[in-house]
Amino acid sequence: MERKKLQKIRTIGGDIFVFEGHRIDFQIRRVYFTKNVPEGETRGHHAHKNLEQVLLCPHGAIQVTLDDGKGKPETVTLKDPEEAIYVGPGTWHKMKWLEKGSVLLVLASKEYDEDDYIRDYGDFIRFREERDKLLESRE
Ligand code: T46
Repeated sequence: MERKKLQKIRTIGGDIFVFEGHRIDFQIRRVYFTKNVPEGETRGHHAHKNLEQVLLCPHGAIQVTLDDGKGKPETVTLKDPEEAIYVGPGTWHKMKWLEKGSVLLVLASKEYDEDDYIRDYGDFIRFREERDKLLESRE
């Protein structure tokens, strides 16, 4: 799992958290956030074919599970606003809201495109197998 750290600037009267574009290999083309999600709800359950994203939780606690299809999913709880994770293409991901009021903030490499989503786990496994074969043949 590729973790990223935000810069925390303490000021009188509040903290500022900073994530600058040079820290990632993609250009940020869309920013969105998800809130008003009930505690215990799990979202995601999909992968992207090409999209790259960085996930942050500026408020609350959200458990994120990343699955590369090889049988060893990794889980992290984002609860510190300084923490972020990179979610690359071909990664099945789920986000579970552990606390009411939690906010998921996402920095994404492309505009929204439903054709980029893989929403069926069987299709995801087939996508990974084909992608891995292609990458091996190029080595
Ligand atoms: C992701 C995780 C981390 C749009 O029309 N535009 C948008 O920019 C987004 C993000 C969503 N939508 C529509 C598409 C669906 O009809 O909003 C609806 C809900 O989307 P979805 O079920 O994909 O939401 P999540 O919370 O499961 O996933 C979201 C992002 O969609 C997804 O790309 O990686 O957060």
